[in-house]
Amino acid sequence: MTNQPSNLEVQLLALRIEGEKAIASADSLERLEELRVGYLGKKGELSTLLRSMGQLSAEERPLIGAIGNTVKESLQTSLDKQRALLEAAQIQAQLEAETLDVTMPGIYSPQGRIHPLNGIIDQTLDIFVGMGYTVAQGPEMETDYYNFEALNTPPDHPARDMQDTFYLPDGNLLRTQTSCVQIRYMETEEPPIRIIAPGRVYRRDNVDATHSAVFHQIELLAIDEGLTFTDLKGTIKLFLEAMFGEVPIRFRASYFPFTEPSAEVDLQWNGRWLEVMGCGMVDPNVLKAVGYDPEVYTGFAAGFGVERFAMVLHQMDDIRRLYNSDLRFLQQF
Ligand code: 2U9
Repeated sequence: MTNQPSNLEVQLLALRIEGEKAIASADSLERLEELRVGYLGKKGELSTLLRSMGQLSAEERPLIGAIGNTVKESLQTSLDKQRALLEAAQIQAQLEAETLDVTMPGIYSPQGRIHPLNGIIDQTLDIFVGMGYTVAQGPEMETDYYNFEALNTPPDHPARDMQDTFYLPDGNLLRTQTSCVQIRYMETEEPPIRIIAPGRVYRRDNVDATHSAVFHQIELLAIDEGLTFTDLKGTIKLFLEAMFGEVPIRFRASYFPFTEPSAEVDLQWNGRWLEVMGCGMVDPNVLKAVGYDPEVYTGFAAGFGVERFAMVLHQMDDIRRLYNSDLRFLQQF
């Protein structure tokens, strides 16, 4: 045995130098994987070299084996280092390619607003739902019975006139008030009742600054044992204060076919009395029409025009602004 390095030892060291050089210049992860398989794989160059160890003497074998391990470890270390470098470069390249320019102008989408009429309706429903009322709705096309007869409106009442109501060819009509909703509700439910009915109503009016053939009403109805005019006044006062603030209000005797006694409600607004609602105790004839015993039950009802509230609260002088969808106007609310 000589001190000359064996042929195998030289080959192993050469493999290490060549391999480290190749690994350091690998420019992609795919190329790196090729090199790993080529050098360290089962059929790779290192395995091939070590396979010829069988021909070595017993003294040489552990020595070459140790050198083989060192070569393997150092190639593996080089591979790991280069993989980390390539992966970091890949992430960096991706970050640069996907950079967002936050100074680019965005896509403009205009913000919607609540229409003033819906605003009044929402506010009103909130107030009454807070007092335990349920929201009720019904059809806009009605029969003469629900719109007039059940509401104690006599056949010769002016509201029934062809001049005031939209009659349909089949004898039905477009409801002139939301009260029909309450009649339908009472027909299917039993007292105690607390309902609030918002909706569109129709009148044969010529359109001008304060009239529209289609407008919105909200009516409320409470039926129970022992309800009095005091309950009505308290409810209206609470509602109007929630809507308009602490303003003076007054009740004036009036007439509606479906309530007795009836009253109109005024509030003091900019130094003047302004009529804003109608109300009254439900007429016994209306209770009888839905099969309630007026000796057991009493009730109160009230109604107002949503457009009128919107015009007062928003200082509007023309009802038509609420319908012609002019965004320059509607964006103010
Ligand atoms: C039933 C019984 C009674 C509802 C009422 C009014 C008074 C009233 C108008 C104000 C202006 C409507 O928008 S407006 O034109 N309403 O004055 N409404 S009492 O009374 C009812 C409702 C249903 C079963």
